[in-house]
Amino acid sequence: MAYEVIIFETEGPLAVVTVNRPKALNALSPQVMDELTDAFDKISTDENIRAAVITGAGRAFVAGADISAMQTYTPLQARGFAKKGHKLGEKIENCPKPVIAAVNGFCLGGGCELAMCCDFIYASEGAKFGQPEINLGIVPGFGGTQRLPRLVGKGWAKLLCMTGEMIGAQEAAAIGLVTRVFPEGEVLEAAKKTALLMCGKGMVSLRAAKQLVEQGFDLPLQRALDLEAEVFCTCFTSPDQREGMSAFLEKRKADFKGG
Ligand code: CO8
Repeated sequence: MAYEVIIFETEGPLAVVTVNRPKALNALSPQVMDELTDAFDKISTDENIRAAVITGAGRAFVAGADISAMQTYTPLQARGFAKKGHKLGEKIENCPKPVIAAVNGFCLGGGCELAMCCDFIYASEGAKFGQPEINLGIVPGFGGTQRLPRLVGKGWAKLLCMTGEMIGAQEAAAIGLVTRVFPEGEVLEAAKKTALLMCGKGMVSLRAAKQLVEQGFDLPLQRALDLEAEVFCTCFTSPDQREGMSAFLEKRKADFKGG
């Protein structure tokens, strides 16, 4: 697929995906959603890509779903659009590689929902987060009412979804929505640095760690612990386990081959 509204770049093992509609503050049109879905299919299956960063061009990460596209939706079209979002969210969460959101500027509505699908969110100091759908007479439709309480608890999720208030990066970090805050202009480089750090880890254990947190989170604790024990023991079938432990004992840097 040729991309028109996103930019897809690779830097060694890293994919950098930029939502690129700066004049509309990177609003998520159906075309943006389709191109992002295609990009994450590629990221999941291309063996040369080991991690991804998603960001926005200009003064926003993403200021929400495209309101001009949604204005005339019938209920059925709205459902279809929400399902497109859910499908993309699942692709990012189930992507076998780490995905970091590097948030600059506005991160609202569908933008905040997109960021929450990533493994964690890095934000610049001036970033603004919110779920302003209530001001448009709708509710979040791309996972916001469900992923937000899982990240920040019910009280904050309700406050954000029921008032439409925007909060800054520091407050978003204090409630657990954002993982780290960086000075203006530094967030993308910081996200790339962390992504590259993860590229040097064993791919089997990296994938397993993501999968365990993702899948275990919604399970009862005992079932989640059983799952962890299963995955923990399969790590011991991988060459990366032998390499990682030998390297530690031989006091050298591990050279993981991804097996
Ligand atoms: N959709 C379409 N266009 C937008 C959007 C948007 N979400 N946000 C900004 N724009 C456009 C503006 O219309 C404007 O265009 P133009 O220059 O042609 O008039 C341009 O971007 C710049 O915006 P502003 O002039 O408004 O810039 P300000 O700095 O004054 O304000 C704000 C910035 C505060 C971010 C403001 O633009 C704003 O409030 N935007 C809307 C935020 C919003 O309500 N987001 C939620 C949308 S609903 C949603 O996300 C539902 C998710 C469901 C997803 C389903 C699956 C994908």
